[in-house]
Amino acid sequence: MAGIGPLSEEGLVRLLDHTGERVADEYFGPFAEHLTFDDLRGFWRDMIMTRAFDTEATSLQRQGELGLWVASLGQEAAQIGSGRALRDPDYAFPSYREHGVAFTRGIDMPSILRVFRGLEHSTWDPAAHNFHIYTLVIGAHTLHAVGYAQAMDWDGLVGSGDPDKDGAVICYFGDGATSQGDVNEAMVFAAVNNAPIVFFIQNNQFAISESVTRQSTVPLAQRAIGFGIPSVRVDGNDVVAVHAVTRWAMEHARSGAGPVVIEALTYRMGAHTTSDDPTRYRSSADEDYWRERDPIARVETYLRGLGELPEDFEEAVRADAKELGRVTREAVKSWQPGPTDTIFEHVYAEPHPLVDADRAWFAQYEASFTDKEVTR
Ligand SMILES: Cc1ncc(C[n+]2csc(CCOP(=O)(O)OP(=O)(O)O)c2C)c(N)n1
Repeated sequence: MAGIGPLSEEGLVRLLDHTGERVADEYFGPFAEHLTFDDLRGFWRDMIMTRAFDTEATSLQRQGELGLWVASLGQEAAQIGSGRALRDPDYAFPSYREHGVAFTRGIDMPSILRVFRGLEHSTWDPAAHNFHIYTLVIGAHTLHAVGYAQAMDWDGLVGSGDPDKDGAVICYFGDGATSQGDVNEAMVFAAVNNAPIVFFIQNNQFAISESVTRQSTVPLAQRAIGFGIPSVRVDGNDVVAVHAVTRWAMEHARSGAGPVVIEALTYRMGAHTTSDDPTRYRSSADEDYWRERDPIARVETYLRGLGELPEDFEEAVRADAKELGRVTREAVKSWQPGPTDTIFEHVYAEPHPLVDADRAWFAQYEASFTDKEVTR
């Protein structure tokens, strides 16, 4: 972890270390001072629930119930800490593994798996949750996010001083995405237009098999300097620090002071997706090092050490997590394929003759199979 590269600990904000000890930080410490033990137990619960859902989804894929799964394992603190720093008027743009953020935005978790069972492109109404659909095209949503942020500004929803009204956008993407043209274009637009957006980089150290050391020679947060955007590096496995830093950044953006880049240094504890085998490109020593820095374990150690994780609370949370797994499994197994022409429904807001023509062609194509016998 030494040196000045993208994995260095240079400038990393930390408020709870991996042994469960609180760490002081003069600037960001005050942004976590309001947190009560109830809040911290809440973060812990959110992370346990997210992991239970994620683990169930991985099993379901292995049992042939899902086409693919993109795990959030190991990134729970980055997602819960930031998600819980959002206010109702804020709007989040995820990529595809932000299941923890989805949880904080009140998304029905099992329904996410309809996408990964190949049934629907998305299942929630983004406007109802201020949570955009998952985007699998790396970095593409950063441009949509900047556009949305600018529109919030133009609609007078930023910097008015009214906390019920003012909001900002947070946009999540990975270390690999920072090399995409779209992300760099988004940062240029955000900077010159002073857009109310927080770019949240989850540096989980890999873009599939490509190490972040092949994406950058310096910490990713430093890229922001070239765009004229303030940035901060945070220990992404420290839910308290992530929360504090995101709270600061969102307040900055909401007040009309412009964009911020957060780089949360974390570790993808699982495979990139269920189609990937990480043993081919990383060492078990590396995995062991990061297992000791498990984001859930450190909060648990901290709370337990202070006698702030009562047994009955813990039991109730573990029971809730098990129940979420059960509900998820039951839902997935009950789903049957629906009509295939729904893909034409959300292309444009209004009917369009070209979409109608495509739909008609597709119906005819599908019908051409109906009288064929399928033999196995
Ligand atoms: C534009 C584009 N190029 C390539 C891909 C294939 N692809 C899917 S995930 C991925 C790696 C992304 O890595 P990163 O941005 O670090 O995010 P992570 O998956 O680690 O969260 C790639 C290259 C894609 N989906 N979109």
